Amino acid sequence: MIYNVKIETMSTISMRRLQLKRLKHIVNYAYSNIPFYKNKYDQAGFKPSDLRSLDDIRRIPFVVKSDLRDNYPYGLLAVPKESLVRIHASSGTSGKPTVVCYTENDMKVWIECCARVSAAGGVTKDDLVQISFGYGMFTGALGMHQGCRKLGAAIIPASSGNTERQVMFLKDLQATVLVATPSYALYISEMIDKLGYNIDDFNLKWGLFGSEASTDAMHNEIRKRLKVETTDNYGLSEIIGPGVSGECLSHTGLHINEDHFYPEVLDRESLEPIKDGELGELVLTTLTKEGMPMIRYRTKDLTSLDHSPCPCGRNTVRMSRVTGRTDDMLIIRGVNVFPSQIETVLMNMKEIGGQYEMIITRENYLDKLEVRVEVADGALLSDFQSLEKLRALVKHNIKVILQIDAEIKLVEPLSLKRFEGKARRVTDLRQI
Ligand code: DLL
Repeated sequence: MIYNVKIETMSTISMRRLQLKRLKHIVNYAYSNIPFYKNKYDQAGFKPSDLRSLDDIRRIPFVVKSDLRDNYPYGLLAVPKESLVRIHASSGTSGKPTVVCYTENDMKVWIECCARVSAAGGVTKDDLVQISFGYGMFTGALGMHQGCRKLGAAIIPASSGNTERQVMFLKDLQATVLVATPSYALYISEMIDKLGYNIDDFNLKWGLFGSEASTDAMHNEIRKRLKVETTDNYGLSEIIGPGVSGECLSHTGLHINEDHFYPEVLDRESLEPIKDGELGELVLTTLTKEGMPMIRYRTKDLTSLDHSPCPCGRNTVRMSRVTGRTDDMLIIRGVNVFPSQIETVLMNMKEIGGQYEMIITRENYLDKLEVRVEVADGALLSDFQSLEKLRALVKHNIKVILQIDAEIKLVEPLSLKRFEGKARRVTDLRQI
């Protein structure tokens, strides 16, 4: 179902007109209400009146994550604190969290965008949605909760953790939708097996997964194990949370809610625009955000755009699945390695389970990559010959894709760390 037919099927020309009108407004608004933007633009010699076409967006300086930290917590507000109705935060790996603020109108936009994404993933008023994201400062749980409520669906606010209980609710309450990170969905499916349940006793129809990178192979694995149709949805706190974009059931990419979030995909090095289909860094501009507008925010997420028509009838531009970030690219012995490449190799091997860890060390100035993977069948571990054969095959398959020799450690099923939120699979122990 298309939630907002007027907007989501709008002709490209009308959409561009709407975007330009909104872009001019938001740039003026930020310049007049937020000293950070005024100083930045004055220094760069950019005037809001320079904006005549959407292409002129290129003249505007970027905003980066450290700008939010440097202005923690309220330095980027365009409104008095009294106008805020919600505050969320995302925890980073270092320092202060990134705090994001919403006005009443921002909440309306957010709920609408999450409703669009949820509808695109199959949710209707008849569904019972189990939300297995952590409730709290994280935007994922409350964002998707409100979006699905807007559609009239019922919610099980299970939050994350206590996976046995998650499974019990999914089964006993007969939830029809699971909202989670893809890695947690996989863990839930393992728990279903471990507890000896039969997936046919569950009633799941749709899996709405997001908040971390996933591959087609991972979606296929979850589809098979949970017997659900899965979609990917993307967002980030700085922009709004979930609701920036979501995959529809035609699986042709993630439709961006471009009436609210103007996307650019730029070459990673030159930061110049690239063609549809080419992979680059996603830069987003909030076109309607009142509380904390973000203009040309560098997400560091890698994706490509697709303006071709989609069979679902939506006419909004699509982005490809985000399989990595510019900052999770590892350079191992000079080779660029994304964890998603390893994931694709492993997920396509039926003898291997869904979880893996990558450990990178440096010995005698040489990088070493160790990949720990679980065998699907524990019995294999007592069969030395088959184990060696499998190890050699994993090593070979990784070499074919990455051109590097990895050391493979095969471990028991369910022995690697599981994550209830975003998975962290890489440990880089190199001291550079
Ligand atoms: O993860 C918002 C969200 C919640 C999106 C629930 C979808 C569902 P943050 O915690 O600020 O916000 O993390 C944002 O997570 O820049 C990406 O690197 C990554 N990310 C989010 N969704 C996806 C996805 C939420 N579908 C950061 N695929 C982003 C790949 C994703 N990466």
